[in-house]
Amino acid sequence: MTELFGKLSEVVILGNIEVCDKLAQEALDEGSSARDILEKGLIPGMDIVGQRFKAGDMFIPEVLLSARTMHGAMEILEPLLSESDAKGAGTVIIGTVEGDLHDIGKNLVMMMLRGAGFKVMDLGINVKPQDFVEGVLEHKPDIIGMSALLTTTMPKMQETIDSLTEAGLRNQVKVMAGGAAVTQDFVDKIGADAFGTDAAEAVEKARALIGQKVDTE
Ligand code: B12
Repeated sequence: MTELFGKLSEVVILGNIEVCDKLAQEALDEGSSARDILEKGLIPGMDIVGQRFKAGDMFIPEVLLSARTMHGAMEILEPLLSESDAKGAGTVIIGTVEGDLHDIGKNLVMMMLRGAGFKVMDLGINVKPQDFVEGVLEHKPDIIGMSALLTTTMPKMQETIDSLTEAGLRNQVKVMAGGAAVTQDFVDKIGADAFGTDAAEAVEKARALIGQKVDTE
């Protein structure tokens, strides 16, 4: 099985959409959990893509292809992650902040939250502070999740919190933030309620925010 996870990482790196879908299905058929396929196959592959992009060994078109490959397999896994856990945990609206188009991490967080029983509304990418405010008015969520991958878009998280305050909504909703560039210090500084380093921690933090017992399994 470890071999299959290794192959999954490899095809994410190569951006081979068809083979990746096939391998993800094969891993499921052989009894792997959707969560293991994500955490031991797809995410490690994307981590390597990140390292190579940073080192200048991979370029944007290739990274995009890897991202699409990962998305394809995530679509196969999502229903399984969503049905595998509790229900009625709370409502979350989530989006990638204005100016930022990265959505792989946000989508993972979304899937894991759904898997944990949260009702999650996806506001998508490039979400303006005002759109978060309108999302709160429309969906009355317990939690807002903001994702940012760029240091240049992180200030939009502060702007979003300020917009919520101006709209008189800040104390009606908990705010959770994450993304590769975001840190606990930054989250404290902007006055958000929680930070999550990865999708699993996002679930733990979301549960804690709405006062549910954290499932340590
Ligand atoms: C894929 C990718 C892209 C793809 C995005 C495709 C897509 N649909 O998302 C494309 C090619 C479009 C892209 C474009 C750009 N990118 Co880019 N990209 C990446 C890359 C390689 C991987 C990101 C990723 O998906 N990681 C995998 C996921 C699973 O991890 P994650 O996003 O961190 O999410 C996890 C956690 O952070 C957390 N999390 C995420 N969101 C949230 C939210 C909440 C609420 C919580 C609790 C937790 C949480 O949980 C997630 C799951 O575990 C990173 C490098 C890297 N290592 O991060 C660069 C990177 C983010 N990109 C970078 C740059 C500079 C750019 C561009 C400006 C490049 C350019 N010159 O055009 C553009 C900007 C476009 C824009 N306006 O957004 C830089 C950012 C540098 C910085 N610190 O500002 C990075 C770090 C690469 C680098 N080292 O230079 N990119």
